[in-house]
Amino acid sequence: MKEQIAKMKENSLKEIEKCIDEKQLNEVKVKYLGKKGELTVILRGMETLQPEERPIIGKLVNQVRDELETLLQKKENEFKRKELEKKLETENIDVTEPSKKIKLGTLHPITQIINEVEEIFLGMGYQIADGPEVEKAIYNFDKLNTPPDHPARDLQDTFYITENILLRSQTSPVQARVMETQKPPIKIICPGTVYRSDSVDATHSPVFHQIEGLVVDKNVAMTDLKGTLEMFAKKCLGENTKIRFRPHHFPFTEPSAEADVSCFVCGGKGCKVCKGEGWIELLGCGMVHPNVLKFCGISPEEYSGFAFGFGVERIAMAKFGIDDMRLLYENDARFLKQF
Ligand code: 2U9
Repeated sequence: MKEQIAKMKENSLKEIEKCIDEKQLNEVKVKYLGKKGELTVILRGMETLQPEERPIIGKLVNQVRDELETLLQKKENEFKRKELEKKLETENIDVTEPSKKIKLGTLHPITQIINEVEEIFLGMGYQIADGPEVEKAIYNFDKLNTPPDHPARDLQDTFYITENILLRSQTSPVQARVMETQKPPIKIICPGTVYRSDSVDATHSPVFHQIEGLVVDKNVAMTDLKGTLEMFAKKCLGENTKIRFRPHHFPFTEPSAEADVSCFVCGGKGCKVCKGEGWIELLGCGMVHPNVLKFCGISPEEYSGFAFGFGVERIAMAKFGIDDMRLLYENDARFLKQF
């Protein structure tokens, strides 16, 4: 048996030395050390030996196996190193090659309008104010001169979280909070998401965006409001845009008005966009109600102010010629990449 082991050792060492790649090496490994390998067969044959011979042969087999394993490992390392060297030689990276183009998206039309409006008002010396979307009813309604029995406070129209906490239905509570914490002069716009319990259709969504503005100072008059909004309309919709004011009612402003702009598509002649009217409704506005000033800690005897508000979706739809509000929320890239 000793001779058989010695022969096997000699053969296997020769075969390992002859291997030229990992594949061949693996084959030799299986041939000698595998489940049905030669060395394994020899081990099984030990049962036929005399008991005193067994430890001697066992030791010898273990020595041979260790030797084979060491040599196999050495060879394998050698092949791996050579392969790496070859790779490093051939795969050189050209760092001057242009990189892969990253497909950049575009800003959502709503974001584009908000950015544009912010730029216009920043240019007129306004600051941008922000506040919570989960709001106290006192800031969303009471301080804005909207008493508990007002229809806007109906459970059908506003999303209540508790009796006194709700999802803001307008960004006006932001202005109320600013008035409470800052002394006039105040010149702010408040863009943000607002929530109303409306069913989804082509012109309504329970989640939409508003931009509201507020100016409070000494001697602020209706003429300041009109001049500011005329300037805004021209900058936002084109220098030839005209603006007109119609009386309206809001609880938080007195007097109140709605403002229309001459149609930026037909210039006022009448077309599909303005539905033949020549005018498009743009926003609501008015002089801040004295009660609102008082409720927010500002003396109406000393100060006055104006405010305005509009829906961002409406402006985006008019400016980009979008006829269904739902398109703005579906996030279909084929739609969005047009703007
Ligand atoms: C304070 C005082 C007054 C904000 C104003 C409007 C008129 C208005 C709506 C138009 C369409 C919002 O998107 S919409 O539903 N807004 O018409 N908003 S005056 O007046 C304020 C705000 C805050 C403290």
